[in-house]
Amino acid sequence: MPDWPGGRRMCNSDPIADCCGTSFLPDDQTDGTRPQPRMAFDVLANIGADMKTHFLAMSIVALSSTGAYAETFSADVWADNWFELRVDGETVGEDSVPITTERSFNAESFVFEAERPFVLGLVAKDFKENDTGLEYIGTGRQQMGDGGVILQIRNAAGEPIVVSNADWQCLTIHTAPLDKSCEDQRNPVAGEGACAFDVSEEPEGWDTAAFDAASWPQADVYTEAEVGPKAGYDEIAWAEDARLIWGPDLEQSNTVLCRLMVE
Ligand SMILES: [Ca+2]
Ligand SMILES: [Ca+2]
Ligand SMILES: [Ca+2]
Repeated sequence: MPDWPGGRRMCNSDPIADCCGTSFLPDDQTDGTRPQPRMAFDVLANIGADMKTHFLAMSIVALSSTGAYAETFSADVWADNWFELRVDGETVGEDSVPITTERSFNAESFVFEAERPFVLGLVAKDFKENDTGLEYIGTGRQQMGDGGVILQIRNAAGEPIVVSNADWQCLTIHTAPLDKSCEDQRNPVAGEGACAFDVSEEPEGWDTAAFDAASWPQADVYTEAEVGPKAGYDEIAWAEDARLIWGPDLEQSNTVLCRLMVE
């Protein structure tokens, strides 16, 4: 039977050609490599329409035997300055403006498919010039810069399923500067004195169901007045209970990993 890995499947309008091409084929790879999507498409192109239908029917049986089925969701995200959204560890949406862009204020709206239950993993980064965590270094505007992210996800019927709030758990993996007086230094150097920083790698598998996030703190919730959301924010009709979230300090928390299990 076809193997159905993970909870997320990105499909285009032709499920046989794109999303399901590889999975429908017998796994005749004996060298441990994955069949190539192009191969799958070519083979499908050479078999008759009846066989395609047969494979499709088989896949539906496989899905219903596990009780799992993919739903379509739409997401809106606004981040100061950048975000990536993952479902069970796979990217489903990303801020289209690079983190290196000064004043990257924009909202993103996108659609993805997922099978419940699934884990949402949100990577959010504030802009920083270097590990001092500062921006506009050496100018009159030298500052720590602040972050903030808000998200909402609706189902195909338009009903709100998930919003960003204190139910999420957020781990901060880049904190700088550790002493806010770094901001006022004439020649701030990362790792020296007040400009010390704390950085760690993304924990392995943090954005998957198997990960134990029991020790992660709940997300910190901030008001609009605290974050001062800019361009793009007002273009989205945010659900009443969607909140701006971030790490424990809007200025010093520079990269945060936020996680939520969707049942
Ligand atoms: Ca942005
Ligand atoms: Ca910022
Ligand atoms: Ca910052």
